[in-house]
Amino acid sequence: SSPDSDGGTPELEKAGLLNKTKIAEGGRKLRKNWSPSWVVLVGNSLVFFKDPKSQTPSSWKPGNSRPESSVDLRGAKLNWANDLSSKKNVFKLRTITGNEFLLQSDTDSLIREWYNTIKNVIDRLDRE
Ligand code: I3S
Repeated sequence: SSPDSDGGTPELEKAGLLNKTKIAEGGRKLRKNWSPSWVVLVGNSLVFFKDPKSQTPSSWKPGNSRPESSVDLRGAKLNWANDLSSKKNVFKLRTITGNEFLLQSDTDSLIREWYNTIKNVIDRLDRE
């Protein structure tokens, strides 16, 4: 059975540091603003936290580990998008609501792992 078939806590699939920028909100284009983000893939969602390195120890209280934002992967689209940036290893995630994010890492193996893992979740949700 799937990890969450009993309706319990969804399984953490992956977590790590990526560069992130949002480029559209509800289909409306936004100005790029790249910044490091702690990205967590859990259940059907990609959850973004502030870069832990940019935080002071005192900001690491439990109450401060609130996510900045989170993305529902159901119906989302994932595409390599090296044409959308001068950076290498960029992919674009577009949600069903028309929010678009670019995610990037200088480490080839790392970005490929993220791409494949997110793609697998999207494909699994498409088959449900
Ligand atoms: O696609 P763009 O507009 O060339 O993206 C670059 C800009 O957003 C730039 O900021 P300014 O708004 O100050 O021009 C960023 O610093 C760059 O990182 C963006 O391009 P890359 O190629 O890094 O995605």
